[in-house]
Amino acid sequence: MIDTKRIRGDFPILARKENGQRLVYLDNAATSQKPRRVLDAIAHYYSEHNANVHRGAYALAVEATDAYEAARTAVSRFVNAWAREGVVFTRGTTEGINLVAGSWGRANVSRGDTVVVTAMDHHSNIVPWQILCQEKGATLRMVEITGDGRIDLADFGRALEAKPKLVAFPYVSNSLGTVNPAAQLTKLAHAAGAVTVVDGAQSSPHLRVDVRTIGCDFYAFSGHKMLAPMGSGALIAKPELLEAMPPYHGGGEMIERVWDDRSTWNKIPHKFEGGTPNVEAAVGLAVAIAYLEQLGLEHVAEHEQQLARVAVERLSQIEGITIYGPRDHRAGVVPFTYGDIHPHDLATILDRDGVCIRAGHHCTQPLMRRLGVAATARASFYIYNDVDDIESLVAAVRKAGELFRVLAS
Ligand code: 7TS
Repeated sequence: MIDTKRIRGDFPILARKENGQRLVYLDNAATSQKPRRVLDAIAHYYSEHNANVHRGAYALAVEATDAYEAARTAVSRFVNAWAREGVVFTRGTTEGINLVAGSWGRANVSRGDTVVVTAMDHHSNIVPWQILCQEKGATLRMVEITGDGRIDLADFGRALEAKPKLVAFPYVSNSLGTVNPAAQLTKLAHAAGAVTVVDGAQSSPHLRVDVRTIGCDFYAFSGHKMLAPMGSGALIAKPELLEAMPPYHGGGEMIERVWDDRSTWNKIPHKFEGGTPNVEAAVGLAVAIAYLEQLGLEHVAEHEQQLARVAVERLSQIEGITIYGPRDHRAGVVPFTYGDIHPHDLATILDRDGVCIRAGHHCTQPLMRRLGVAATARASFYIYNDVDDIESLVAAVRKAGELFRVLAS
């Protein structure tokens, strides 16, 4: 079970008071807070071991390299990667997806080909494919969603009839909370001959992910949404795909030999890690993974689903609230609108009570168009949130409603 009281004590920022009140941080889909253990690991790394990696012969450089490569092993185990060589450190999900589009995509997608994404994808799993398709003269096909916020499987099937080269979708939607049937979608896409990319930005922090069970070809996630530092993350890929792919960033570390006019490439994954990497981020990510593993991802998922259920139930009792996304099988993301109150105004008013929620299109403009709204307010939960946070949210929303009623009268 998740002991939120004990967990809260591990997060220094949660001791902060906002206008004299307890900080109620409900924007975890955007980024998570960091436990002391991760902060200490970063300070320890810089205090004791800092050097550039893979280069030096001296002890510090060996220690820094060992810490960096140990983090790769930790990530590999965390997602059950095909091999640790199939773990490429990135700045996050966005960079991981751009790497696949810029390398695999450029090498394999040609004029007349189709790439499939979904209407619930984050811009970072749409725009790289738009850029690729525009450059290549390929077609980007967006799969529709159902009225209750799921991928429309009938439309997914129709999209596959075009025999797409690549199919990309989110495991968990950041704007709806939908948990998509990733293994089933991957199987269908593979049967149509496509390579699959799973956006794991909202799954790795919140549920047990096993890329081999999903069966996808590429899986990208961000560390900063799962207790780790900003600028951490990884792309997980089948090693044989990485072997065949051209490099993404040219520069130091990714080469084997450089002549005046050409170069040969380093072994994977280093072929895709040009330049000095963010060692601090990798070290912090490994510690964050250990923290989550200790709690148990199954318990994390259960805790957040429970909070989402309570939040949906309590918010639904307020007249004028509309909640988006599936009623069941929802991750800890609850998007809503409240009558005519603009979500930005709502979020600003809630901030006065120390309640941090997100308002906007959440980098999912195609989805917002389908929902028929310009923006939503969104509460998203993590391991340190509890029912008291939801009560604070509900009380602050009610208060905002009263304020707007007075202003409108
Ligand atoms: N994919 C999904 C599903 C996301 O939720 C996000 C970030 C990304 C990709 C991009 O991740 P990044 O770490 O590379 O930026 N989502 C959000 C959000 O919902 N609010 O702020 C960022």
